[in-house]
Amino acid sequence: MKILIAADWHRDAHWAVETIKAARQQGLRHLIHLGDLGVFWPSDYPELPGRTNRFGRAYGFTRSLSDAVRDANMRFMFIDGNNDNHEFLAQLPRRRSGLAEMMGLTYLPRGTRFRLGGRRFGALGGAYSVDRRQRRHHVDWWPEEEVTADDVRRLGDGRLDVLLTHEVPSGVELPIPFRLHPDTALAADRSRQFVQAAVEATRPAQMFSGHWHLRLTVPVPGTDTLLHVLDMQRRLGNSIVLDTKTLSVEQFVQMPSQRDGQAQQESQT
Ligand SMILES: [Mn+2]
Repeated sequence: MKILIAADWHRDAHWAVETIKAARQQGLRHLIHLGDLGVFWPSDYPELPGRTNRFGRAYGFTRSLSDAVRDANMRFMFIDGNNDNHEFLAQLPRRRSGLAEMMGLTYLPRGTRFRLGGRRFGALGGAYSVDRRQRRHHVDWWPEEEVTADDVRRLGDGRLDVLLTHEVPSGVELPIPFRLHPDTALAADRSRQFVQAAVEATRPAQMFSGHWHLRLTVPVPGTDTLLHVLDMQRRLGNSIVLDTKTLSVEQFVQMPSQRDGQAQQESQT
């Protein structure tokens, strides 16, 4: 089985729909998103102002994504990042497997384990928002964003084949082109250390994460795990294909068709 893995779409409906269409055209039936998807956002529920913890009819990005997944007849799974509606995700009804489903989209809560293509997968979303001062609670920020010791404990220490996280483990040095305030770096590092602990406990062959808006493939120091950090939407390194048969990865080439290119131009003018 081949699975498309992508990260950090930030409520970009055009990119989401194009990626899903391209994946389906290339015969892919499964997509896993690594967080900062921005689904179930309060502004997608205009009929429930201020009631972000209630279910209702969704519009906007959530509706576009849900419709695209249904039209492509694909399975869409996602973990949470930092910029996600954690309050909403936390009260989604869970199945016995621990997974939650809403509008045809499957949420993988932190610490969830599941099997796909005969492989053992683990999910551990969450991260610290380095720009949290510019964000507002219940509008575009939720305090439950950070990875916790409980999340790591829930994931357990049984061996995994594939670990899915939003944050990058602390052992990996990030080539970021900006300097974080020391307090911010320290705060971000709390989540990064929990992710590092999870890699060391579950010893996956392959690991995928996002969050830092850069593309990198490196071994995780102190482990036998190979980490693939994916870039944000509308960039070349936004997604990658995992073959569960061989546990190897390959490039995903997303070529927008000419007609789609025209449609995009029209919608922007
Ligand atoms: Mn992020």
